[in-house]
Amino acid sequence: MIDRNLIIIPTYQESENISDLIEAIFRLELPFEVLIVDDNSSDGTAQIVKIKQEIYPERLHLMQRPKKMGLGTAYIDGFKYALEKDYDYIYEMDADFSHDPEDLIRLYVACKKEGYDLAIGSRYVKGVNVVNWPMGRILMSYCASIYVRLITGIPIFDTTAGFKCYHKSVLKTIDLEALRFLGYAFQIEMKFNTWKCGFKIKEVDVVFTDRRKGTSKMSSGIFKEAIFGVLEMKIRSLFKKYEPPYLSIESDSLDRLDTADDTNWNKKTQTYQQASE
Ligand SMILES: Nc1nc2c(ncn2[C@@H]2O[C@H](COP(=O)(O)OP(=O)(O)O)[C@@H](O)[C@H]2O)c(=O)[nH]1
Ligand SMILES: [Mg+2]
Repeated sequence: MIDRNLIIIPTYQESENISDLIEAIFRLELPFEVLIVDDNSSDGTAQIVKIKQEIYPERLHLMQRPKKMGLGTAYIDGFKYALEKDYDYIYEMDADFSHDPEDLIRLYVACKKEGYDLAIGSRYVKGVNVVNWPMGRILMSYCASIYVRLITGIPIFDTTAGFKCYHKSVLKTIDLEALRFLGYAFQIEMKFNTWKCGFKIKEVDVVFTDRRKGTSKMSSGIFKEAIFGVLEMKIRSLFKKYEPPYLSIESDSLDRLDTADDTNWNKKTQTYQQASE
């Protein structure tokens, strides 16, 4: 059986990017499905998605929320949708082409073939792989990553990265209702919980390119939330018990390491594996 892969893409005012991104994902050789979580963008993002749905009724899904409610809650709603429909691998991705669609395959390979539970598209594995961000923003992001590692002890270089692939067992284990943050802090909190629960994590080296179209929605408030949120999260974690991955989920993990009839994908993904080595 071929795995079911769902890419969750939160959107707010992404009409200039969304159509091209959907096409780029559907051109890949893995049969990815896409869920757009749109927060009532006034620029017609959801309308564009609806038109695309006529072409891809089986593969393209749309969740419309009444107003801008933040990246964190958009992903949580998306995760719940993915678990309800029992997708095997669930991805986080931005709508603005900062994350290269081709790298989705590399994230898949890390989880499916190498057996990791979470693969992170990481900018800081080998130096700094960021294109076109102003130096101030690179420094801020890089220093934030060092700060998070120092406070939490988490063995991840790019702690704020938002390009990821989770095996469903991770999302089943983490208490989604207990997540508290909205922006970068949400990304840190997800990685922290995944690590604390004992899941296997891999950072896949990717290049992050600043958006060419549309504008960034990240604000200094969201950045501050991350700085203070990390301290709060660390203190809370001292009083919290983390669930180890469920036994039933362990067997899911074993299944995925040698699924009988996906030889084709084996061949295709091997090429990517070699390319990334
Ligand atoms: N649904 C939803 N999407 C959002 C919200 N804020 C940002 N996004 C989306 O989250 C992704 C990352 O945001 P972006 O502005 O590119 O942040 P940056 O790359 O850190 O500058 C993009 O796809 C945005 O459209 C929000 O409040 N709701
Ligand atoms: Mg962006």
